[in-house]
Amino acid sequence: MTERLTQLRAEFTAELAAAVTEADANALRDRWVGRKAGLITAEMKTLGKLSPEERKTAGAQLNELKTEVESGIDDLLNRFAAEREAAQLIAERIDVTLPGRRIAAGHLHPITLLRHRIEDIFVSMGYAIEDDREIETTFYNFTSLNIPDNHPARSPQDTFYLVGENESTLSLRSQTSTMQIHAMQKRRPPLRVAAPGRVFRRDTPDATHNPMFYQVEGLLVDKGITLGDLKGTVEEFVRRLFGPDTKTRFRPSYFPFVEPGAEIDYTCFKCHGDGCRVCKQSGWIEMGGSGMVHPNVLRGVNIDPEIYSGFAFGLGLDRLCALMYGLDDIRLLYENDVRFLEQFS
Ligand code: FA5
Repeated sequence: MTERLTQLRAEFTAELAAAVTEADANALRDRWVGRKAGLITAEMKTLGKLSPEERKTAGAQLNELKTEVESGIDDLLNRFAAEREAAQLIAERIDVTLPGRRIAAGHLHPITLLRHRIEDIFVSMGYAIEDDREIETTFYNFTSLNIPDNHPARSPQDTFYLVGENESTLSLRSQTSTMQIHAMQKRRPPLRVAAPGRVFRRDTPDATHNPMFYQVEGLLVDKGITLGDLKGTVEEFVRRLFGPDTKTRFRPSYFPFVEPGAEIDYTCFKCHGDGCRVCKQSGWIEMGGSGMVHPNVLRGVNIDPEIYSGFAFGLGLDRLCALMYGLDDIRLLYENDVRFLEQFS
């Protein structure tokens, strides 16, 4: 029996060394210790033919071999499982030190960014921000702003008309100054309101004109307001927008809803007045219009011009935005070309 056991042990050791897969190891288990046809199981069955003395020794030896076989197979299976897990860990390894991938997110349009800056300045100066309507009646668009019947701005060549007749004809507003009337109808003086928004004119598109563009209007009405207040406010506004060294100048101009009226220029934010490409060598950039609210406009909203006075100023955002970002053409702002817009993120 001892010889037979030595032979079996050698056979098993060789077969165990040759097993390279989990299937091989499981097949070994069936072949050696399987309940029905296992080699050791078969050997156990032969023990009955031996004398009791021999049976005891041989039984113990066989059991020892069986234990060796089982633990040999278990060790091999454990090794395979550990190798499989190690390979999986390598395959699925995540390098946490790699830089993250940025998720593409949208950003605000350059006109919106500029509008927010301007709104912040108005708010810091005590103005309420209002969002006004883009479709107006002839009354709000022209008549209430003291624009005479024969003024070219009323012509269909200048304004986009929609429907209706006479004072209730609807058209797209051509300037944010329409907000003055709504603001003064809604609130009584003292009042300070600023309104940013889109305006529409039948202008032929070119590098500095679009049929739709943005303006911001500021309006202040109180007792004893003078041209000095308008100048002081505009100077402060411009300094907050372009920096403390920026200077302002007023050129007399005509707008039917103010008296007196003036165009506002400010010293170029690029060259600070020396002359450069941005300001076309003049040192100055046009900002917009301004003036003292016309007594007819105040009377139209039942504010007594003998007691109250006020000023208004308005500026266009598109040309300003183009100058600030170095664009040669304001139409770029509305082409929705992502390659262009991405530079503002
Ligand atoms: C006005 O619109 C007046 N409402 C300004 C005003 C307000 C005067 C309060 C007095 C009191 P003006 O027509 O000049 O003024 O236009 C103001 C600005 O709008 C211009 O300086 C310019 O920046 C811009 N603008 C005018 N037309 C266009 C256009 N077609 N495309 C782009 N921007 C334009």
